[in-house]
Amino acid sequence: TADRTNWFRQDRFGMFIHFGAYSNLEGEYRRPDGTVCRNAEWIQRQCKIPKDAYEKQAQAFDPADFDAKAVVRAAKDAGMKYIVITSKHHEGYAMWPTKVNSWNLRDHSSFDKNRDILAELKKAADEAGIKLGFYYSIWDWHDPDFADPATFPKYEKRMYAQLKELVDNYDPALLWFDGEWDTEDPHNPWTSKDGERLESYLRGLNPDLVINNRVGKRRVVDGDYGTPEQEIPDAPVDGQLWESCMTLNDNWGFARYDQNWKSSTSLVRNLLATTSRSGNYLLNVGPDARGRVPQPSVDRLKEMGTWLRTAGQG
Ligand code: JFZ
Repeated sequence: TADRTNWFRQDRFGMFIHFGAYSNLEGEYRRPDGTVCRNAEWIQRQCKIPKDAYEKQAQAFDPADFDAKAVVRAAKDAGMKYIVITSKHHEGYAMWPTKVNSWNLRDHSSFDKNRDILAELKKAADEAGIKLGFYYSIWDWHDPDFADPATFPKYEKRMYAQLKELVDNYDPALLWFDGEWDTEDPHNPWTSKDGERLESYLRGLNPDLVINNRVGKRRVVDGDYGTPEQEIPDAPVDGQLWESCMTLNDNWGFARYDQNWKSSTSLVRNLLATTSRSGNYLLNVGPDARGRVPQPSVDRLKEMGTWLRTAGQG
């Protein structure tokens, strides 16, 4: 129904957070031969990091400085009304204590076993009147059952179980799927039928969930929204919801070498170009290995908020 998406139409401006085991490498992988390979959330794949080496570095991941209240405050100060955080990116690492496997921030890290950053974010967001959503990658590089059509149903079961955990335990307002394409990986067995089945399962859990169209191969059905990436379409389809996601620099995940920050002027321009075409703007931050949002990101969000509060008054 349209009611389900009312808040989404009104809120317009959100914060994307890319945070995962890749964040621990901060964009740089030093190979055994001493050479350095650079990438952010795709570092495992792009730098061909062996599975055991990747798991080993994840064991050291300790985002002790992650401060949900500060993150929510930064979003709120910027004028953002919702937050979408990566609960699981392509690396397959769950950022909550899932019971489905041990490849997660509770069981495979050096992080405080009593903490749960998704629960912390949910609490801080609720207190601030900000909505919380989860990015979830269908594509999974870690689960051995993903890429083989014969074993894929076993993976799918685990994926359903993880999504049920997320919906039951954190009551997200929105789910942002990704990794459904088959161009990057010829073994990606996801079909639009799978997408429709998953979507009706999720609606059974919570009929109010707002879901992006990447769940079903980019087909916009039943009030779902489209997700152009790093671009603002000139002529979006009338009446169809859409949300443009964008980075503040050149990467989604934290990369210590990436200082190519967009100016707050061009960010405000993007926000206005998006909202003037009835789209939403989802602007990304990538916390570092300790869980801190980079200061240049915080500064830009602050400047956007100042502009939004004072525009037209000068
Ligand atoms: C995906 C991820 O692979 C990436 O790491 C990041 O999370 C981003 C938000 O989403 O990347 C995409 C997804 C879709 C397109 C391109 C990259 N696309 O539609 O062209």
